[in-house]
Amino acid sequence: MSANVNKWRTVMTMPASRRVGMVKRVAKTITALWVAIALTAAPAFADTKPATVVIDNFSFSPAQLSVAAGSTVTWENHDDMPHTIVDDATPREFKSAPLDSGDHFSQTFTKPGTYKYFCSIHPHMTGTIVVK
Ligand SMILES: [Cu+2]
Repeated sequence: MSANVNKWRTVMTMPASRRVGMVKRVAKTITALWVAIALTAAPAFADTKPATVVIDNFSFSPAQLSVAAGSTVTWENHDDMPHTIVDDATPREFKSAPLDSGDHFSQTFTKPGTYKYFCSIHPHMTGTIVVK
C-alpha cells in the first residue's frame, strides 16, 4: 500500500475538528500563493493589457488609442451594421472580415508606430492605434 493512501486514510479518520483545521491551513497556503503569483505577474502584464475599441454609431471609440508594443487590441461591433477594420498602410498589416453586430476582431501590435485604420464599408469611419 502506498504512503499516499495511508496519508489519505489518516486524514479521513482524524476528528472532524482537525480536518477543518487542515483544510483551513491548505486554503491559507493557496491564498498566499495566489497573492505571490499576482504580485509577481502584475508588472509583466501592466504595459500590455488588452485594449478594446468599441464600434458604435458609425464611429470607433476611442478614435485614438495608445498601447505598449505587444498589446492586443480588440474591436467590438456594437452597431446593427457590419463594419470592417482595415489597416490604412501599404503593405497592409491587418484587415478584418466584415463584423456583424456583436462580433469582434483582435490584432496584436508588436512594432511601435502609428497605425491608421478605417472601415472599408464606410470609409469615413477612421481610427488610430499608437504603439509605443
Ligand atoms: Cu463601417
